[in-house]
This record gives sequence, structure tokens and C-alpha cells, in this order.
Amino acid sequence: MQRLIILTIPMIAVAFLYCGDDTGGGYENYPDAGNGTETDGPGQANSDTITAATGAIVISEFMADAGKVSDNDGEWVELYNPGETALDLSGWTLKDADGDSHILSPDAPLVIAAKGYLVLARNENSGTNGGLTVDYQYADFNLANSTDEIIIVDATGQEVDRVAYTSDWQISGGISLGLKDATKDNSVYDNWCYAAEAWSGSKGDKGSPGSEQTCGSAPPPPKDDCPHKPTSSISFNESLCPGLASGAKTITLRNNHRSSISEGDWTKLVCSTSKTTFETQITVVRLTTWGEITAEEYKADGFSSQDNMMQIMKQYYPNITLTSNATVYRWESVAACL
Ligand SMILES: [Ca+2]
Ligand SMILES: [Ca+2]
Ligand SMILES: [Ca+2]
Repeated sequence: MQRLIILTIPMIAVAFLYCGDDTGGGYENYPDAGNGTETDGPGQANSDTITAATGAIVISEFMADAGKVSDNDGEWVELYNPGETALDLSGWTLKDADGDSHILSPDAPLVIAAKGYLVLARNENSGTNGGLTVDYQYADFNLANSTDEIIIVDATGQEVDRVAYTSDWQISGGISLGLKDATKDNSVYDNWCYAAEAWSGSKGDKGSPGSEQTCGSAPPPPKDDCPHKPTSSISFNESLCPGLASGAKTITLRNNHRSSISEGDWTKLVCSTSKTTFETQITVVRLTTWGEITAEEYKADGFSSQDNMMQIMKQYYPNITLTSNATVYRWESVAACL
């Protein structure tokens, strides 16, 4: 399918070895290690140690680069419990591969319900953390914006889950990365996606802390898979991004623009708001005016008529007229790379 763009707008352009038998609590407090004797009791911090198998808790989402607040206030990690039994994470450790390490709630229960989520964050104050509701505030653990690790270790020191992300993951400011499905393997890059929507109460950052992920676009594949090195870029209105990712025709507009992009050039396509990037090879560059943009071209961009196109574009470029310059691009395919 051939792609069509008109012009460009910059603005816009762990199976848990459970042997306990508590009956007094609403959840299974930290079970005892096989002796059937609950020594700590429900509602108290764990005093036993028990080994949790790999996968008992899943790192399901994280915000490494907050957008509306500083990372000191806005970073968070979401955990998911895929099992049938609530778990008490008291005494577990959140760490990375080098210096960061924090023991979770050593003195009080920190329960994650069966099939439930737990939101861990640097700042529990929803007034200053970007509107996030937090289950637990940690310290001494930071999420780098390019390459870092999130490692969960149980109270016996056994690693339960690990996510190691790199610059290839394209951490995007103000948009969390989450598992498309919390039951999927989080070591598989393709199982992650950018959040599509701001959570309830959010100051604007996108994510699904404490709930199932709603996916926007998928993060691009690792850079190593991309053989091309685009030297130019075209920015898109966010409303056009879903079509871009799915392969629908896409158009973007720029006032008085005489593109320096040539036919055959590999170009980076940037979704302005989500910061998602793609690459493509431009096959046609047509220098034109707004009045000469054809119905096929503006309809491919979702405009119902020339008037509709001009009305919307004037929101960004108040002075454009039908005789103002514009550029139409076409491309053949999108490689979600970069
Ligand atoms: Ca770190
Ligand atoms: Ca960060
Ligand atoms: Ca989530």
C-alpha cells in the first residue's frame, strides 16, 4: 500500500511454596515454611522466610521518566501477582544490578492480592507525584532514563523477577512502559507497549498504575534491527500516530514548507506528543500549495473537505491561505525502528 503524506507540521507538528494455613486474615499473610505453624500471624510482618519461585511476582509496568513532575517524584514500578494466593512482600528487595537497593516494608505487611497489582513509587504524595495513588513508597532506588534494571528478590534472597531495559527500549518522557498482558513474559521486548492513556487522577502522564495496561503503540524494536540511518524527520500530530503504526495512509502538514527531504531519503517519522518514532523511505515529494492539495490527499489525512483542512490547519498556522506553500510526501512502508 502506498503511503501518502501532505506537508508537515512541526508542532504539532515466585509458584509460591505455600504451606501455611492461616484463617484469621483477609489474605494469606506470609506463610510459614512448611511447618504449618503460623508464627507471625495475619496482619503482622513476616517473621519466617520462604522461597518464592521465579515468576510469582511480575514487574508489569514502570515509569522511568516522568513528564509532569521530576523523576524524584514521578518514578514508579508496578508489580502484578499472577497467582491464586495473595503474597506479603515484606522483607523482599527492590534493586538494580549495581548500587540501588531497597528492602520493602521490613516492619509491616505489604500485601499484593491474587491477580492484583501493587504500585511502588519514589513519592507517595499524590499531590506532588503527578497524581499517582501509591501502595508503597521506596527509597534508594532510581530508574535511569536509558539503561537500568528492576530486580525483585524475595526474603530469602532468591531473585523472583527482573527487567533489564536499555536505550533500545526508547523510554519516553511521561509515558510508562507496560506489559501488553501482565501474564506475558516480561523478558520479551515485544511484549511491552507504551501506555495509551493518562490514568485517573494523573496530571497528564500516561500509564495504568494499579490496573491492566491499555496499550498505545508498541515501542520500536531494538536499534540493532534497523539498518537505516535517517538524516531528516517529519513530525506528526498525535492523532495521526495510530494510523501511522497500523499502516493506514497518513498525512501531515507544514505551512510554507519547502522540504529538504528528497525522494529516496530515509526519514524519521515522529509522533509529536507521544514521541514515538518510526522510519520510512520517502518515495514522492511534491511541492504544492494548500489549494492544490487534492481531495485524495487531504482525505487520506482524515479531512472531510478542503475547508475542513484549512480550518484545522489554521489552528496551528493562522496565516496560511490556499496559495501558501505546502509539501506532499508519499512513502511505501513504515519500519517501526528507531
Ligand atoms: Ca537504577
Ligand atoms: Ca528516571
Ligand atoms: Ca498497569
